[in-house]
Amino acid sequence: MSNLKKILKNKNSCKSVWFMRQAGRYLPEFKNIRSKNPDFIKLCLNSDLSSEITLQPIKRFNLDSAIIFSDILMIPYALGQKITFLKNDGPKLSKFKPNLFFSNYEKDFTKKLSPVYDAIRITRKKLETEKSLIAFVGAPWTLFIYMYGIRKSKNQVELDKLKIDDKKIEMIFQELIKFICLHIKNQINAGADVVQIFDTWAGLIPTNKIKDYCFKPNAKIVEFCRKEGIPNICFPKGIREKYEDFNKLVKPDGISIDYDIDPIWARDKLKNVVVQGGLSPYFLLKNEEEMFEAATKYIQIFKDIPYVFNLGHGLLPETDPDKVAKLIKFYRNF
Ligand code: 1CP
Repeated sequence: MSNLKKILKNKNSCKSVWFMRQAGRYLPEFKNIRSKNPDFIKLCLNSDLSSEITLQPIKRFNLDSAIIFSDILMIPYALGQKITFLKNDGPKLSKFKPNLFFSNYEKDFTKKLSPVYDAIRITRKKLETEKSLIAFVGAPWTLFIYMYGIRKSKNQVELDKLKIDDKKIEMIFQELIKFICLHIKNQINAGADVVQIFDTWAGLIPTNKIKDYCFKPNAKIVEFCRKEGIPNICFPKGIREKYEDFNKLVKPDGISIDYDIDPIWARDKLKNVVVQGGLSPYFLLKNEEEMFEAATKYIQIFKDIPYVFNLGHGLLPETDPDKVAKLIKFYRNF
């Protein structure tokens, strides 16, 4: 059994480290492949290259877990939306068409994403058994934001622009949950052994909707994972003190905290769960002393409870890979 799976299943406190967005944008070996593959979705559907990119940070840093190189937007893609990645402007999706969205079949979805599952099969064969291969999905709200194109800026959504009622949103979420769970199951069947559920934009949900848009949909996915025996980690980024209610209601195996969360508060309030992450990725842009000092804080605070060393969000594109290596070494020698 992989190290990360053991921690999540047995809630034991052995050491484990991986970083969100560890494969990709900041690594020269990724940039080299990316420069020859201008279509990002096509790159995600190239099983050999996806597997190679997944293993790049493992080769370089000997991390405990690999996360499959793919994207949360592969689900809207497989459900019929066209996706383009504009330079410096993030992803753009073609207009959401309810008729098209509600007429998808599970068989076609699995077939369309089969290169992702093949990439997992290839990677699992090459990865040492004690290393975890992490599958991932976006949570319904975060996918919905991209599918409807309602994010105005980094910190704002135009909910009023939606002009659909709660009943319709619930139907869309239900349909999404069906395919999210299928995508999880397919990735696990192909050889992944843990799943992380990214709710990157949970912090943009109005407080009166947090239960319907965040807690309940995540709970349904975690419930599915529990029934299937799939170790899971949730990342409801940006919900601040609502992390406590999230943990109580959703009951994931692991919970990834963002950099707004006070680690002492997290240690005291988040019970019966493995805590992961927290350290701001911006510390990797500072000098070593500051980076080590910040890392020490997290390692010390969580030293007596099961904790997975990771960041409070993904590695930034401008990160120096040597800093990443130094941080991992620092953690291992601690
Ligand atoms: O232009 C490029 O080179 C593409 C950049 C890129 C990469 C390397 C994108 C576009 N996606 C990815 C890979 C990716 N995405 C991975 C695998 C790599 C790894 O983590 O090791 C993962 C786990 C994701 C997940 C993802 N995609 C999330 C959730 C995690 C998070 O960081 O919050 C989100 C929100 C996305 C959407 C997305 N895809 C790509 C971009 C630039 C974005 C975010 C755009 C935005 O800010 O809205």
